Amino acid sequence: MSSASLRSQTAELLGKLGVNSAALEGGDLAVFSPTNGEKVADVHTSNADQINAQIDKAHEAFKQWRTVPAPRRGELVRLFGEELRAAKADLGRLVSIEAGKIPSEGEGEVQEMIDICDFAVGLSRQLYGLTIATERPDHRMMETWHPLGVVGIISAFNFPVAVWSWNAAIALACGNSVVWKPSEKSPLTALACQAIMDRALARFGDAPDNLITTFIAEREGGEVLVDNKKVALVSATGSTRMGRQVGPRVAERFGRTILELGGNNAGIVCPSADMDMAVRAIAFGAMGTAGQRCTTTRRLFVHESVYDDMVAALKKAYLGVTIGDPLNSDALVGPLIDKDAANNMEKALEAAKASGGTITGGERMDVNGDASYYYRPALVEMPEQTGPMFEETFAPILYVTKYSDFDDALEMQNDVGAGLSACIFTLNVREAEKFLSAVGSDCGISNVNIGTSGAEIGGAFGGEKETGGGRESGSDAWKAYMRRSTNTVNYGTALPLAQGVSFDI
Ligand code: UN1
Repeated sequence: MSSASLRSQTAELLGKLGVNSAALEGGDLAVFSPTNGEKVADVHTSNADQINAQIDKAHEAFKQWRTVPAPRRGELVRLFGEELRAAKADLGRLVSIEAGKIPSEGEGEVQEMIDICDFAVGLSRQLYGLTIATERPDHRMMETWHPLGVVGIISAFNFPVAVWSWNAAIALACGNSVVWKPSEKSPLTALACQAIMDRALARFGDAPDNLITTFIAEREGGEVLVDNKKVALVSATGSTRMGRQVGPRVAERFGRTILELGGNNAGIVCPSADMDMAVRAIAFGAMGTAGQRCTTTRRLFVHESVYDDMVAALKKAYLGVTIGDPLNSDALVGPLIDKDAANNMEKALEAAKASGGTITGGERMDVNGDASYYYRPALVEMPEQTGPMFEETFAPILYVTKYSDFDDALEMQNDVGAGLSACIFTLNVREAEKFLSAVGSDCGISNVNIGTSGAEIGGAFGGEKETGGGRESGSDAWKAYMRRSTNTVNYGTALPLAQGVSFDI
């Protein structure tokens, strides 16, 4: 495929998805496809005044939307899910163009959007509060959940559409308005999502204007969102570095955050592991999405009795895996997002070597010339947990270290800043249950006999420690998007005070 054709193909795809071509030309932010380094659009950014005006309008929309009954709000999400089903192939392809994902992962991401819509539609008929026993006669105590306000979403390039949808679908069902700042590396998929949402809004009919909108901006635009008092909740996905800034700034104005930050996810392979299953799970977890998921498996602790077999099987997988352009091959590993990502990968591998690591793979591959960054995933045998193993490098590098004592493996797994996802491969119930127990994995997601990545939307998604502590997606994560009101009603004729206090005037 020639370079020029990718730009026109992208424009055509965006047109089909409903994005006005004027949005793609003449703007101040260049958008590149990591698949071949080609500039595929020049989009328009918003300045601080425009962003603040947009937030004001979103706040007005919130005031109306919160009065719409929740099941009716769910209808908007249902329509959005329908539009997504119709757009799945095209939006998935756009994810491949903009984020470099292989086709099944590009479409898988759209499927994740559809799934969260289904979940949020059901949720719109729930949003349950408790009724609580009260100590006073002829009283009733209960909790009611109310819409919160404007929800600001900051998302990353690596899940350019799904992460927004987890937040947006739930936020809308919960009665909030939404303002989205996508990564400056993936604005095109955001424009497409907005266009798809606009179709759902048109079909819905009477939603307030500016209920759910998007703006494109670099980092400073995100800061405007973070600092605006009308944004009740900032849900931010990205690096721990970003979260360290966003968290305190929002807290300073007593706003709420959901932070979904870095991961440095580990797996433990025990003596009884089903080795074939473990190898497949680790291969997907570590090499899938070219190592650019926050849930990517980055460290592996293998029991000494199965270490040689495991490393041999992994080497075979690493040397055999196909690497290529996701737009015109069926390769399993696509490109890194950009040159910075490539530099980070190379630096980490140098540091690993300096710390005594032995590297298989990790070399740059010439797939589409110099302006794109394809690498063979790297398997790095490390003598102990040291050096770059303590950092999240957003690239396909898997560090492997031997262990002899199970508790040591657990300790090494937990001995990093991040706490997103972890897994264990074992058929031994004691090891499995200990891993899941209070003294086991300290991560928000802990799995047995499946890998660290590829979570379903039904569970709460997020992690502890430097991962930020926020939860998105399923289970009761919706509660973070609403405010809780505790209500006590007296239906009697007396006024008994709690705790037996008397105050007779
Ligand atoms: C992310 O990488 O930011 O569990 C999200 C997974 C996906 C989501 C990843 N469902 O890997």
